[in-house]
Amino acid sequence: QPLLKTAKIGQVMEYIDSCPSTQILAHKFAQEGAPDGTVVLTETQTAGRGRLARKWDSAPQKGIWMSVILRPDVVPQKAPQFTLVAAVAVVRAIEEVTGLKPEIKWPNDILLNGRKCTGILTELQSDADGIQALIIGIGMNANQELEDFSPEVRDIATSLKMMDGKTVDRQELVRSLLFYLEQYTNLYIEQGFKMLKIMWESYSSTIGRPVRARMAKETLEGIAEGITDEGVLQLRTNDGKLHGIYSADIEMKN
Ligand code: BT5
Repeated sequence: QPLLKTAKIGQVMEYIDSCPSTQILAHKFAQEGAPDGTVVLTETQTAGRGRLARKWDSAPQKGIWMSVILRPDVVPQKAPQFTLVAAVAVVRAIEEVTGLKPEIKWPNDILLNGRKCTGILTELQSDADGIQALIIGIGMNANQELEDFSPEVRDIATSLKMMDGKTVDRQELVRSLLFYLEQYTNLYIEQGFKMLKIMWESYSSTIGRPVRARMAKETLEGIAEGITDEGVLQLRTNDGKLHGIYSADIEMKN
């Protein structure tokens, strides 16, 4: 089977056995002029990172650790939605390859049975002319057993294999993921967020539920009512006020 089902994403592929972080490499390649759709893929990361410089656990040969360089002709305000668009692509790929039914927790977590199986990190290179490159990092736990995770994440993480006992073919997963990433990022760039928002909401574990949103300066509790066309989470607190949340860690309350 050919590796790729795409016209753009992954046509240039940098495959590295081991690296500190595919994000760091992708930033460097983007600065050096790597084309739209370049993919950086590795077997293990020694300094994988999440948001706010958190650590990302990247067991050797067990997951998909990759960063995609995109050069969309869009205004910087349209960048955060790429995380949500990528989340839909991740869910579709996992469904297609494994039959499992993941959920999305706003903004960047993909969950199986309430545990995180994938995280997404979208970073921006921009200047006065606008977006130079978007670096979309995706870390997907595929074939880990519980003991492959570092102790700090064992209580919150899961892998595809831990869900159904089956070793997943990582090549097939990459092929499917790149296919849906191309489909949905194109759809977003050409037609905006409307269609994808409907898909995103259908996969969301957050919408319609009571949540706690931890932000840098405050924590709010309420019902997550939806997301806007800008990808902003709408949180209704008990006093009836509607808050627009741009960035936070969400906990489900039950
Ligand atoms: C994320 O951050 O979820 C974004 C993760 C992006 C990782 C990819 S891998 C390829 C590319 N190269 C990189 O260096 N990064 C990207 P955040 O929402 O901040 O979540 C981070 C938190 O998730 C950590 O503080 C842990 O609690 C938890 N965590 C760490 N490793 C995990 C793993 N493998 N599976 C599940 N949870 C994990």
